[in-house]
Amino acid sequence: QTSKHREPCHSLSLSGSGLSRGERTENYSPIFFPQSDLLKTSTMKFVRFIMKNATLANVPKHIEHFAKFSPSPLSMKQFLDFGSTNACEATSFVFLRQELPVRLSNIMKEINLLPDRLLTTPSVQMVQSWYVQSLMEILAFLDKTPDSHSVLDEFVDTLVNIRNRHNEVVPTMAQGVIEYKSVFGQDPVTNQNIQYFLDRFYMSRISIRMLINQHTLVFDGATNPLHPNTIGSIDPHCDVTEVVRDAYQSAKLVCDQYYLSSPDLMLQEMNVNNRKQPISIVYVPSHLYHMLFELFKNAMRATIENHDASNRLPPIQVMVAIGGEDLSIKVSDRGGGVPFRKIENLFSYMYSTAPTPERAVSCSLQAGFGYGLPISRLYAQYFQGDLQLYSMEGYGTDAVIHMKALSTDSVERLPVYNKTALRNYKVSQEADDWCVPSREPLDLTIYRVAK
Ligand code: W6P
Repeated sequence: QTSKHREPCHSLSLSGSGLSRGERTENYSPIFFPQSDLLKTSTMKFVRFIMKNATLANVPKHIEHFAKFSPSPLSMKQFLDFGSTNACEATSFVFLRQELPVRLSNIMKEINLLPDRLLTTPSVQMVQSWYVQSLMEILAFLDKTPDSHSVLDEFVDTLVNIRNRHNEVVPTMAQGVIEYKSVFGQDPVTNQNIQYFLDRFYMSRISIRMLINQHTLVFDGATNPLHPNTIGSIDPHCDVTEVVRDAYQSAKLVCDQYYLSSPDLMLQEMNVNNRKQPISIVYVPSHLYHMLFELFKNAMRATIENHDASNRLPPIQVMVAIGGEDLSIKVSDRGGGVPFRKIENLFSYMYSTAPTPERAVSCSLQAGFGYGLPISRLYAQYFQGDLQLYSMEGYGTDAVIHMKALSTDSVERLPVYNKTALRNYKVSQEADDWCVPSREPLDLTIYRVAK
């Protein structure tokens, strides 16, 4: 792939990703035999097997314990400090072996609050088992010393392993939603509940992967040859228009492939603070790229489907503006727009999961492939920004990404499990407090006064 800003494909290093679930345990008691090396090994295996099951049995207790802590949101500055020259791997290790269990346990409490008919689907069960396994693997470091190089190296390997284990969480949860829909159908209440959970669940996942990426990238000892000035996945001088152009080019490639044409890009920027200076912020370029790629794909598809191939396509116009507080990117298309009533559905996990995988393969530009828009919005919200759509049916759509211009304002936005969250899962099917408009006109004759 040509793009500079895509996240590196972490799934390549699949070696050693297996859980040793079927570990062999010889059944002879070690006490009655001379301790040959072979026997020592099997004894150790046996002890580890017992220990692992003991840990497994204690997982609910650990979750209870760590879920009592609130996650600690990090600022861009703190992320950069962890990656600076005097950064200490041991400090990062000690922070993460506490913080990762806290973030994992907080969201695991919420997984457990899902309605049984969703929680018991094979997909959700699978995802839950990944979380249990990963939590246990991190807990194993609680009694290890930060002073040992081998412990620190082992920790990095464990994190890489965990990251790979969770690669397929999003499509697997989508499968769970499909399984649920095929049995129980879809309704506004379920849609709202799934939306609430998945927004928090995926935000938690984004944040955990951010922590893992920073630690593994900063402490693997090598500088990234493609991006020598990045600190982990953060670019302290992220050139926004460069990412815009990159994401446009990638979307154009996909678009040309399927439609044999694509709208042009018209890019403008406005730097109120300094008109000469290119607009840059402290940001994660791969997150920005992900959002823009998604917006461009949608804008291109709408443009092409609303114009004859014979006529010239109206360009996609992008405005990048920075002020004292915000950096905003507006992507405007003239693709005919979307009725206001349907805008919310574009962000819905339930309404945008199509049960036909063939369509996704044959038409990668098709909206409805899945979770592009809601997850892009989460990326924007993750550092206190947002992603909004303003559409005028009959004309076109403006998609706007708002970000914090100042790194001091860019702080992680994290879900926390507490009473308020708990209340949101205890949904009662109460009546709405707004009237339902009746389809039949009111029959006024019943009010007629007898004269
Ligand atoms: C549309 C629908 C949409 C979603 C996201 C971004 C741009 C657009 N344009 O027509």
